[in-house]
Amino acid sequence: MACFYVESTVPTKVYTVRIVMLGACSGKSAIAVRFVSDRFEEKSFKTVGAVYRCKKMEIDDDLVCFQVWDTSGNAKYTEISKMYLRGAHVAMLVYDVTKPSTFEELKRWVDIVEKDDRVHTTVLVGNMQDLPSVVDDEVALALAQSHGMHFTTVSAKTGQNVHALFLTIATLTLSKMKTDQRYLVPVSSKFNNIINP
Ligand SMILES: Nc1nc2c(ncn2[C@@H]2O[C@H](COP(=O)(O)OP(=O)(O)O)[C@@H](O)[C@H]2O)c(=O)[nH]1
Ligand SMILES: [Mg+2]
Repeated sequence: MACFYVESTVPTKVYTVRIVMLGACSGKSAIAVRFVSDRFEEKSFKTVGAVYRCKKMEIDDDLVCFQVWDTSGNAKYTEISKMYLRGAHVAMLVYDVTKPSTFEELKRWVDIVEKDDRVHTTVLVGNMQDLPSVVDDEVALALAQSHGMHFTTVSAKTGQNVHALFLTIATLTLSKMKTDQRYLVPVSSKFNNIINP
């Protein structure tokens, strides 16, 4: 199990935020890589099943462990993606702003996510905002508002809004988690400043 050492100030609480990324080919992996490693590669590889990525961030006095499940957009993996959805706190529905078909495809996921009441935060994300948008932002915003989702557009390529997106996710989920002790990851009492995520 991975451990890490927190230098002098130990955050008071450790929260794990499990995010599942869903949607057709829209730059999901690129967003995850941008967030975790702050880089972008033009050449991408098809995601098979799902890929797990993790990043820790100190937000105020808390340590937030983002666990990001980047799923395959391929329809043949839909059942696998649904399994990851079951364990997630946050569903991130990603479409490509240059491809209306990827936006239409997301409506299927909106229905699936809505039926799963364990996911308490859903974010709608239009990626590739560095390119001319074909999907109208107003239409996307209307969809988000009618289903209680947060909406934003990002660019994994330039990095625009990606960090802010994850900060918003943390803000939206932590307020709920702070009132529910089940979400807390215990900090070892024996090794005060070593945290096992
Ligand atoms: N211009 C541009 N291209 C992107 C962006 N994000 C991803 N791509 C490209 O879109 C393609 C698919 O990206 P990928 O992350 O594999 O999509 P996924 O199937 O949803 O995981 C790749 O060629 C990426 O380089 C972006 O923000 N802007
Ligand atoms: Mg992928």
